[in-house]
Amino acid sequence: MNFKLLDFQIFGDERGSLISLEGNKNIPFEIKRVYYIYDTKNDVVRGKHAHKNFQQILIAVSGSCKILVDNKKDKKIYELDNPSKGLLIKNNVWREMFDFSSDCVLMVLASDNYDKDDYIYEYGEL
Ligand code: T46
Repeated sequence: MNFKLLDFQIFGDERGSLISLEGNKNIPFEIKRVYYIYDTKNDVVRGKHAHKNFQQILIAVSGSCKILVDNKKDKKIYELDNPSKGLLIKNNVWREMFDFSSDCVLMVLASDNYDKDDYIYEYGEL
């Protein structure tokens, strides 16, 4: 399957909670890039593309949002509403992000540096 929900271990104690993300350990690739999406208007749909090669993990470190993933065989909507959940999306998966809460910070760990040529913007080209 080229998309999958991951559950990260929470190191919690009386002070609160901590989650550690390490490339090639609980993140199944070397992390080359991190970006985050925030201040998103509630009626906005982001994404609407797939990637030829990139792998990414999406984590709502604050707030919540929904992610539609579609590899033409399986199609699913995930709600990311907890920093201990990460959605792994591999290549050739259409993704749309929507229903952002006003406090949502969606952090993305990517397997490669930014490259606009890695994007597939036509669903028919998947
Ligand atoms: C993805 C989803 C989950 C950069 O210059 N460097 C970067 O690393 C990124 C990610 C974007 N940009 C520029 C390109 C655009 O001018 O930032 C602008 C917004 O990017 P985009 O419209 O691609 O944003 P989303 O939210 O539609 O998609 C992003 C990622 O691009 C994409 O890889 O899988 O988040």
